[in-house]
Amino acid sequence: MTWRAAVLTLFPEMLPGSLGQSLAGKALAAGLWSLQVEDIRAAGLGRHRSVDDAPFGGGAGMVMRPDVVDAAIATVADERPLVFLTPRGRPFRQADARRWSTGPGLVLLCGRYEGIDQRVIEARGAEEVSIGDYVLSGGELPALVVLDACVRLLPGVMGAADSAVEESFADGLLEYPHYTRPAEWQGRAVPDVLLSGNHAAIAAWRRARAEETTRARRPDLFAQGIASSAAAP
Ligand code: JD8
Repeated sequence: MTWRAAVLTLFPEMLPGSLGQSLAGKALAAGLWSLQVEDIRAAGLGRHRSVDDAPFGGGAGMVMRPDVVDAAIATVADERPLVFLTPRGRPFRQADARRWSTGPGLVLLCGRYEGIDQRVIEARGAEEVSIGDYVLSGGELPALVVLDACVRLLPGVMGAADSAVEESFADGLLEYPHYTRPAEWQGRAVPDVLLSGNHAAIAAWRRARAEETTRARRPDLFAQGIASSAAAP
């Protein structure tokens, strides 16, 4: 069964973008997943296919009309979750990618301008999700991010080695650092333990580096993971 993605956008040429390359692109070509891109402007009004209007209450910019967006959603809506990418959304997490990748697929709604009239988001029961705390110009790059995270989890898209990496994210730590040949480069040596052949020592070193880096860079993750799995009174 093919995992089915649909993307609703005013910039259909932004898709498949990077998802047409590498393993996701090969999986798309192989039919492991499918991508339907719908131009919201096709549902636009009048001779100019108008999709937006001024915000009630005043303020800068334009807002996408609920009637137009609803008609665009109607062209693809089915049992799949409808996800609206917006800086107002709850944070997108690996757990979402895991859950969505095991379902029938996704319908991703991308806004532009100042955003989309909230009534159609509510009426359609869309889930509002954000990929992070920075300001982008629209929902297309976030849609590519969400799709990349989901598609790489589909059976047959990545090798078996990668599913172990996904497991390791589940333990809530950042990754340990990676090294390859040459063993010395510009006067910099690879850590000795990695050349030792002592697999237990290597595993312990990697675990220690992962914990150290997580504590320093992501105290929020560290508190959720190690702190809560450590022995507590
Ligand atoms: C959708 C329009 C542009 C610019 C108001 C909302 C997600 N993590 C994220 N950052 N930015 C977005 C995002 C931005 C969007 C739209 C997603 C539609 N914009 C901004 C100025 C002020 N709008 C996002 N997910």
